[in-house]
Amino acid sequence: MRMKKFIAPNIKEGIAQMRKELGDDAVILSTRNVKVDGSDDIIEIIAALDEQLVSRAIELHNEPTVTTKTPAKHQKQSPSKKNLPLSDKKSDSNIDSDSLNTTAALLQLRNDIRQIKENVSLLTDALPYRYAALLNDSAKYIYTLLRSSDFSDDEALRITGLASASTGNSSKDLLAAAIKIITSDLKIFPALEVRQTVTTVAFIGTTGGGKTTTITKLAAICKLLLKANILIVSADTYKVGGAEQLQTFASIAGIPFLTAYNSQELRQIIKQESKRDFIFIDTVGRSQQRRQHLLEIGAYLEAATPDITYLVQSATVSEVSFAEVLSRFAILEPSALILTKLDETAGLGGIISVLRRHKLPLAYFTTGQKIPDDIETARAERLAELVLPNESL
Ligand SMILES: Nc1nc2c(ncn2[C@@H]2O[C@H](COP(=O)(O)OP(=O)(O)O)[C@@H](O)[C@H]2O)c(=O)[nH]1
Ligand SMILES: [Mg+2]
Repeated sequence: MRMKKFIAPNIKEGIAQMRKELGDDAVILSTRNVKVDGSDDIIEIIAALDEQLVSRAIELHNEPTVTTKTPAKHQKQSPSKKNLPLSDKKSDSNIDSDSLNTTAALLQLRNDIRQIKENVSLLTDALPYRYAALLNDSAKYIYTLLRSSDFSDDEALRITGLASASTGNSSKDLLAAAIKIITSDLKIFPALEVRQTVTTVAFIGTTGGGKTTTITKLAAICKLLLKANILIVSADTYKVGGAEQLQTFASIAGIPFLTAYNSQELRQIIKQESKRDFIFIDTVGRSQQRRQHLLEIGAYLEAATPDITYLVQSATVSEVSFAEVLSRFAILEPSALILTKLDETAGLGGIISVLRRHKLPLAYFTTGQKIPDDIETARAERLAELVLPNESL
């Protein structure tokens, strides 16, 4: 195999050079544009003339046609073909050069695809920050922070634009303005407090979102800080160990605990336990089917007629999944959101954007597995500062 590198101002001239030196059977192994400072790009072609490939192509062409997977029926219909001489000299050389050209075309294609891939990856790396070049330095800085916190381009530009329009141009002013815009988009739900009458609180949400853990945290806090009289009811009779986990916690914390195996039992319990300050209800549907699952939880809610229904949802999901969960559970009319696993999330931009659209108020944040430490009342500033840290200036 003979290989050679050709440098030319464009691909056409490069191929002409290649043909002149290596002949028509030469194949291109790679091409690339080479940047030369102060002048136009030049092209570098690596080409080869593979004598073995040439002879292999001839061999392939000369192999009997029976080795190809032509259906038997088809072969029968043209028996005369079989008896024909495989080819004459003239057509041989034509086909050899055809197959070499095909090989060359394939190599060229492979090379083109590689280059396209490289260019696409350059573009996708730059895409999230595509508008940054249009902004002044401070705005660019805010925009870039928002984009790296998972805000979409539209949202990042909206917030940056509003911030720029509302204040001076220093980074500090813009950061404060952007935080204010984000916080003004978020609604906050008041924390639990003891009232004259019982407050029934239901916890709904997807499995694994943190309902049971959050109930134990809130129950502990309400008992310790509010000196409240609490009852925990588990309607989680499906998940293996779901009720036991809560029951164990309740017995350690000295909090009364009951299990409701169906909605009638739950209705009965609620009726009988009206002297409590809080009744916390852990809900889980049995069905794997989403609609059925919602209907089951709906039946529990109908029986319990809760004063507050918290949707408990992890912040570690994508914007799309988060929006999907909020839409799906909207039918159960949650009063507020408890956003869990803030300690595990990388970007909150998507979550904040969805909350802006859905207008579901935030009640609590949870930030880890420690009971009861890792829970806090929701503050919009806390979320805003997680995406635009003050110390980033
Ligand atoms: N890192 C972290 N893990 C959490 C948090 N809240 C709950 N978890 C964990 O998430 C998992 C599911 O929680 P669980 O309360 O059983 O969810 P449920 O299915 O909705 O009742 C458990 O391993 C919890 O320890 C949190 O705020 N941060
Ligand atoms: Mg649970």
